[in-house]
Amino acid sequence: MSLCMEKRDEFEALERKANQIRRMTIEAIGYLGVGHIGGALSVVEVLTALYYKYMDVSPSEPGKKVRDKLVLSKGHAGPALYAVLADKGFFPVEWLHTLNKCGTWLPSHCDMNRTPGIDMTTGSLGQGISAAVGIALANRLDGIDRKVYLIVGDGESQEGQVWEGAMAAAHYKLDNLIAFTDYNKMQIDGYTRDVMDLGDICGKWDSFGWFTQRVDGHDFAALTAAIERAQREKGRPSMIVLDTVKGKGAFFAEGRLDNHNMHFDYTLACEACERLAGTK
Ligand SMILES: Cc1ncc(C[n+]2csc(CCOP(=O)(O)OP(=O)(O)O)c2C)c(N)n1
Ligand SMILES: [Mg+2]
Repeated sequence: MSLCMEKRDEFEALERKANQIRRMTIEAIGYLGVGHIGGALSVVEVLTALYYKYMDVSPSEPGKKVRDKLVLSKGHAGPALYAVLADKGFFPVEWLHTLNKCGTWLPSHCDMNRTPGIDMTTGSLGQGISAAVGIALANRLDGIDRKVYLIVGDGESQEGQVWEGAMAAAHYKLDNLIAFTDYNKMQIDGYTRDVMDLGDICGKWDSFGWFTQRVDGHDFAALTAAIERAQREKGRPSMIVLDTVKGKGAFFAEGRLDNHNMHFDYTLACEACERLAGTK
């Protein structure tokens, strides 16, 4: 088989996996009846690439010290990460039907003290980058040659703490830190450009001393090429700005300003899953 065909097969396999993760996410939120469907669905491809191609993590050893880690700073996208972790065997798939219910192990926002496979508690926007910088620094001090991945929201990037973390990561030359901005151009209250425009987002990260790339966050060829380029970068942290669509793949939510924390019933969720299943 030629290299080109192998790559194409690999991207198709990742697309099928992303489609499955998307359906599991929609189904879980639909079972509950309300949730952060928009911001969960925009990060499905990056989570799929990380967990099914790059990250050295194992459900049998979730607490292992020497391994890659992910800080999902936009912790409200937890349901997409839970679908990945359930599929990988960190906990039973049935847990997805307990999402955000009383006594659940899967709260709406990520909690490392409750859910196997979650590396950092998040949800208070802006804080994840500080945690990721700390983990990356600690890994360096402990001689752990593994990557720390970080996902921040575009609305979240209006938080001052993000830029304090950005400065620290560049100062300490943290080339073991690879971050993504989920640039879906929307936040709770509207379009990011109207609430507080991020301006030249790539130029900003660049000027903070980060190696910065920008790609289509739903395209595995572009996404994997950018991740592999970031992994090779030496002497500075990496930022990959992902152009994404909020609510991607759910016909009733995609691109809608009201998809942030949306109410929808199980019938609608099942219809969306059937439509998605029909595309793969
Ligand atoms: C410090 C803090 N302020 C406010 C919130 C409430 N909040 C939750 S999600 C959100 C919008 C975030 O927008 P963005 O980062 O663009 O997320 P996405 O579009 O990916 O859902 C806000 C304001 C919060 N979780 N933390
Ligand atoms: Mg956003």
